[in-house]
Amino acid sequence: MRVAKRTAVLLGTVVTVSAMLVSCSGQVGNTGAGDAKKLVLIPGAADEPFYISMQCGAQAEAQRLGYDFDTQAPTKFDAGVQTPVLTGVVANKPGAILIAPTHATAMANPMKQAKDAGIKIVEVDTALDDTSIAESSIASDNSKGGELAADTLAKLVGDKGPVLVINTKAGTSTTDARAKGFIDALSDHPGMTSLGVQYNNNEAAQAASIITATLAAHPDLAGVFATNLSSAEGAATGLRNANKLGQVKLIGFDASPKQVEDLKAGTVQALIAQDPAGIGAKGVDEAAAALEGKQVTRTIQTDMIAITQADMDANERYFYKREC
Ligand code: T6T
Repeated sequence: MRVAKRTAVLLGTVVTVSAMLVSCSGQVGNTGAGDAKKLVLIPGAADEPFYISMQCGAQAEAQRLGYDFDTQAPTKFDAGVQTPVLTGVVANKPGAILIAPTHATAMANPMKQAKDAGIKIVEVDTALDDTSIAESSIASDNSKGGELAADTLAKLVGDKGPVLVINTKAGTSTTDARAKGFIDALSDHPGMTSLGVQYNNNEAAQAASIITATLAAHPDLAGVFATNLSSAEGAATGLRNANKLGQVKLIGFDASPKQVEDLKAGTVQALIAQDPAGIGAKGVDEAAAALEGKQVTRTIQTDMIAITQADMDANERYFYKREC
């Protein structure tokens, strides 16, 4: 059985090392042309609690280790918007860039150019399909998170009925893995039928419209898995507008302040919170290790936890922040 009987499940403790990249030359300092004491974080989007929490963790760790730290965020989760931000950061030649690539393939060229300029690249949260560019990648076990969502939803809907996945943007490594993990896990729940995956383009309003349209076509909709913050916030709004609160069970990834309010109000039945601050802090550790010629861990997995209304007070520390 993949899921514990309790609804709150802490998934593994930290770190799965799938490969080690060792650069123990004994030399300290940047091998590239950049400022070895400067780190820049490029998150997926500005003003978003997941990335703000990541920034808080990264900046505290950079300060602890004595690195200069800056954040340059695209206004939108979009490779076309993130690329010029990255290009601008590369022109200033920091020692390392921590980046959440907004597309698994479209960001490969600009990130390769950054690497070719001698800058160490660390992926935080999302990742490229091409694993040759980053020194290290730090993220939740997103596929397992999708499985956890399926098993948690199965309990809520009594293991039967039509269920829908609302994903954000195709090509987002993390949420694609969550959707796939969820759909694959449905094979263990034959009474639940999949209505497939629909995309909200990281816009909450689109997720709300998807709910409205799905309810019109499938009034017996039993449950929804929303793969990230925008899809979960929008799905909750859609269910509220349709007066289906509590009747259609909703599980959302992430734990923004609005998602936490939705959980409290009973609009959402469970949240799967990640550890964005931990992802940011570990990203800084790996960037520093790469710059200092120390051993770098190629893949690191961070914790997730499923939180329900019953245990939300005990799990406040997992809620995302609007400011550090
Ligand atoms: O779910 C997070 C992140 O893990 C994902 O890669 C993109 O969406 C979020 O930032 C939430 O909006």
